[in-house]
Amino acid sequence: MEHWIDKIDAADSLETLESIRIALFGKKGELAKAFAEMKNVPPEEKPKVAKELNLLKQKLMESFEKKKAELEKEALEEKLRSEAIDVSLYSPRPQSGALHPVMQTMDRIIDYFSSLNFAVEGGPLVEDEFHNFEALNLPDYHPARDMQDTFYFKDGMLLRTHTSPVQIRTMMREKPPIRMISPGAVFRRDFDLTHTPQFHQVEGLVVDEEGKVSFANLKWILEDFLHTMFGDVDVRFRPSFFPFTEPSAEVDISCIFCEGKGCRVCSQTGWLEVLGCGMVDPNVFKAVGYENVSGYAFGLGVERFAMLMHQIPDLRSLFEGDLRLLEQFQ
Ligand code: 2NL
Repeated sequence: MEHWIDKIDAADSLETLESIRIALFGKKGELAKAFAEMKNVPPEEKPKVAKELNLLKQKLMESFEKKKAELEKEALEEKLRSEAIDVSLYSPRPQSGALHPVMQTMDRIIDYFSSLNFAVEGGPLVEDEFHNFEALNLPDYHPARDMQDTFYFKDGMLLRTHTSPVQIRTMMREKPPIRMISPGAVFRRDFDLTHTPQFHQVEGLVVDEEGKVSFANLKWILEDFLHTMFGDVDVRFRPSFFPFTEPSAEVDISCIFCEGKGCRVCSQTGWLEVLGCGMVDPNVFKAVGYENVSGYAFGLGVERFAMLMHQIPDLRSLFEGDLRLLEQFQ
């Protein structure tokens, strides 16, 4: 039976070793047979033969366990080798989405005014004529109320053409002081190279006791805001007109493309118009039932801001959903 030790030593796989185990240690294996032969051994020799047999069994089991441990260690090492992961291997990045540049721009605008304690208010997209026009000093003969410019529903409701109705609702719900912005989608019947029927605005409104809010305050905050958004640009205020503010102004920054020298983007003027603003018209305060107050208001188009801040030349590229544009805003 000694040759089994050589067989065990020669085993080159766990499978071979397992077949040896069955043939040697199994119920009908060689050892079992040898022990069964004990009944034919004369009684006086039994102790000696049994002792030898037990010793042999022990030797065989030791060899077996030693070989088994060896082969298992080899198998584990082979498994670790074959399953090793090379973390330095190149793998293509999964495609991921990003916040649309218009919304990123809106968030930056909101962050600026939030940091100055302006409340961020929202309101319905479907409005009535009072909140969208009447209360804003746009009487019913005003051309802005024309079917040509506004999306009307059959029942006289409409899609808001600016976010001003949110300020009207806020003023009617709360009492001064008011310090708010209203960011959101607005709608106009306009569709060409530089206009889309839906776009986004951020409007701002500050109202307090008469005399507490001045055009100087408005000028300071818009200059600080534009420097935060566009860096070291020149800012100028031009007299203008809006039905809901008096006096009114439009705000320009020095052209960020040619630094004011004159180029195609600024039509050789050196200036880019970015904002409208003014002191709230007394007729607006009358409409919401406010007395003895003063206030300033302003409004801007977010798409225009996004295009200027990121030097996007064509408005349409913001709405085509082309991943090559969106990938640049991750
Ligand atoms: C522009 C100009 C502006 C306002 C919006 C406003 C709202 C209320 C009262 C007074 Cl409730 N004014 N909003 C004022 C001046 C200008 O927007 O060019 N927007 C894109």
